[in-house]
Amino acid sequence: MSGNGDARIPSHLTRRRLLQETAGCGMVLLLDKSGLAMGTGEAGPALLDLGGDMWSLREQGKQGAIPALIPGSTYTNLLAAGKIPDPYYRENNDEVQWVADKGWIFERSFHVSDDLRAKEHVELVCHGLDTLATLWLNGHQVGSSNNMFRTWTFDLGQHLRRGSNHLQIRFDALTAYVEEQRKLYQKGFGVDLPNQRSFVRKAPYMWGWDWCRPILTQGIWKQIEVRGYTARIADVGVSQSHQPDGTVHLMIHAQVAGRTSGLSVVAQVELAGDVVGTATSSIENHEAILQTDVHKPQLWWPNGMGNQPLYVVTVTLKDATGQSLDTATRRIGLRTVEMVPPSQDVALHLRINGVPVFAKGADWIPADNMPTRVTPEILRWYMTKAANSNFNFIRLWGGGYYEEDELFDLCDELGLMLQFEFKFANTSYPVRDQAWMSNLREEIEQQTRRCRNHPSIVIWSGNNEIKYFEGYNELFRDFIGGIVHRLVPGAFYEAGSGAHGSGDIHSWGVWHGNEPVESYLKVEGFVTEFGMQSTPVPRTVRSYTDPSDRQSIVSPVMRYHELDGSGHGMEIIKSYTEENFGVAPKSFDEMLWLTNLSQAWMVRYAVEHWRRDMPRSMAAVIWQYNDCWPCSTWSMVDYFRREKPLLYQSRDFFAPVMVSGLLDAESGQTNIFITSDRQSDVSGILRWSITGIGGELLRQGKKQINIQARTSRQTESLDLSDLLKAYGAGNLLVWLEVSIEGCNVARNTCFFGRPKTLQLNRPNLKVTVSGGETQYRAVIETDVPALWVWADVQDTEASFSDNFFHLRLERAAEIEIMLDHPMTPYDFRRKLHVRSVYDLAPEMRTGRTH
Ligand code: BMA
Repeated sequence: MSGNGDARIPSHLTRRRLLQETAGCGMVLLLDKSGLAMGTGEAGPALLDLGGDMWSLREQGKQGAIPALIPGSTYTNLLAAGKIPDPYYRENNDEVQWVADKGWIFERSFHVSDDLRAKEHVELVCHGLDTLATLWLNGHQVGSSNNMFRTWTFDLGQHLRRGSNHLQIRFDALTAYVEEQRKLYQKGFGVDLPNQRSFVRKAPYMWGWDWCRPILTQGIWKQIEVRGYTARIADVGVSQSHQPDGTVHLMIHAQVAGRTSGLSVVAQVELAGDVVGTATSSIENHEAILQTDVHKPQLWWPNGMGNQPLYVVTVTLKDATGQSLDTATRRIGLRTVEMVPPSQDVALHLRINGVPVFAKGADWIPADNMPTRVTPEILRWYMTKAANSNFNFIRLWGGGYYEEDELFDLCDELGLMLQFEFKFANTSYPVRDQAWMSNLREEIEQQTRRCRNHPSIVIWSGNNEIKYFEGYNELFRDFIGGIVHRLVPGAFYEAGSGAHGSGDIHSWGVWHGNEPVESYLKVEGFVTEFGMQSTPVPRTVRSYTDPSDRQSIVSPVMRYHELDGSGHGMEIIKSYTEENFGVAPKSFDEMLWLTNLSQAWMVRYAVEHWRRDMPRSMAAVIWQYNDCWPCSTWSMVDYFRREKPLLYQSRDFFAPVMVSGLLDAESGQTNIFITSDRQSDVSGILRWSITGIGGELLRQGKKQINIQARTSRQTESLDLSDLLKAYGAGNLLVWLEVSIEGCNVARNTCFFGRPKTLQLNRPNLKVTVSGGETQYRAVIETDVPALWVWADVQDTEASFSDNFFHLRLERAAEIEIMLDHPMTPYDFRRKLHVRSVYDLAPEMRTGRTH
């Protein structure tokens, strides 16, 4: 083969490799992104991947081109060429807005093999064009696009030639197009839709949101290829119905494109290489329906409730001689999903395989303002971290873009249930415009077909927080709902989240309503949004500020990187932090850390309430999991994947067994609760001890308890009124632990009132270090109770097996520390800082030493 790159070796191997390794099947499958076989037989599809660095980029009407890498966008390539400053640094975002006001041209040349050119169908397949584009091959227009979320396929037949071909893709700026559409709609239907986002199918957050500034990318943001075939498998959908006897009946719908006469389809279902079902079918109207049963099915369970066995369904297109022309593979998990409406004392809730489950997790937003920079490794990091932090639920928020296949594969493997939200958020849409609606039909169909086989998707949701507008029900209930019900029979679909007619709750009294943390106790139900802001950790703040910006957390640049709609989010962060932890420290860095502790304490307060409240509350989904640029927001982990205290604490408050306390500072009444999401009853021991702030043991007790599966119970009630009178609220700590078969499974430290009430002694933290190179262990001991103890390695990327925990006397904490580069023990000891809240919060210090 001549020309750039061998047509048989496409560059997108990650998902294939993932499917092979995780599916455990020995044979090597030749797959592409949408599961099509490549060149398995002369008649089979052939692909030429046009991705890579053979592209150039220039402004429309200008000559000077720069090299371009695809998938990529105007911003990623102008940045790489040093044509624009880093939009994430200081206030540079303003400096780069001009890019979005221009039209741009991506172009390259390529050769196609005679084999490919000889195919009956030769197409250009663009898996993602962002957004308004026209496509030219050898000077002929072959198509145009106006939807970032669709796969666009253009026939190349008549314009493709032997030798070198020239492909040019011209992207137009949005503004003029949007204005024209708005005027046309107003004229045609008398409805004015002032929001730019209403008319263009592009990720809403790209226009900026209350946690990011606008970056209106243009570009080829997903894979692009030339595809040739005579017949190919275009789509595979697998629906499952669980029989009373436990058998699972599978219905496999295979769509075949191209010439189908004389062809047939064979399906095989495997689990870890063992074939558990097969079927064969002829093809009617380009569709083959194959049926098979799985006896003794191994069910898929959410994280913490069981395993995630994944069955591999391989569909093969065969010609009359039995030669296979094409193969497609899908992984499925066998499970049933129900969304049970609220009743007397039970909130709206999910049931998986007939078992109620409390949804614990967070809302996912795009991981970068420039989506092509998000790699499968980055997605794997986030999803693995979520599972290891005891999440079982992630909501894919409606204002981003439809995520990559890799994310869904990861959630299938990790047992992370997903709320799949179509990309509509906080505005109304031109439902009367038939062209807009038919464009949308393609988008919704394609995305639903692409994602429907993933067991992790348990809720399909139409939009984020859209209020009723004329046409709302047509669009979200009937149109989108109709497509979901047709393509995913039996799936749970709701018109929106926190929106008109939806059953879930977005609880924003705290933060947007400036309500105190205690107001969470009044909220019950299926909570899919709530949260508190903090700054990122100091190392991240240093990445977007210079020293002059770090005089105060309300400096102009610190404000520039915080975008709450109130316009004074930094002040709100400060006031909540001072409300909880007392007067702000003078040091800039210490205040950054303190805002993080305040965020963690408040969100923990809320989650503990909703888990204690089970089944009157059946979900606690934190707004937001991640960030898309370095900034102060509600996130649990920042843009550089540096974990905030909130993410470390989530491991405790989302743990299968949680112990928590409700302490009344008036009466001294202390009620202890144990909440279990475990699937079976288990016997355990609750240990509680009351110490003075100096660590002196004042009272303790332990109790054998039967921890019932999936329940939350008050298991102990203590009257500490006498200790309260004798020592005062600020000098008492309640330490709680639950152990099962001798292993601690839950811990908590409670106190009366807000953290700022506490009158802490200065802890002398003794740190013993061992290890070397990139792996170290730190053993931390204290002489008085030390709260929110954390380790940090100066100017170094490091991960910690635990952090931001409460340390009591005679209880050393051991943490494993992984560095991103080798360090001598001497340097490590010098750079390791171990501190506690005592070092941050002046009002909590008594200055007493033990
Ligand atoms: C909700 C979300 C987001 C927003 C968040 C914080 O509205 O749906 O739109 O970022 O609150 O304000």
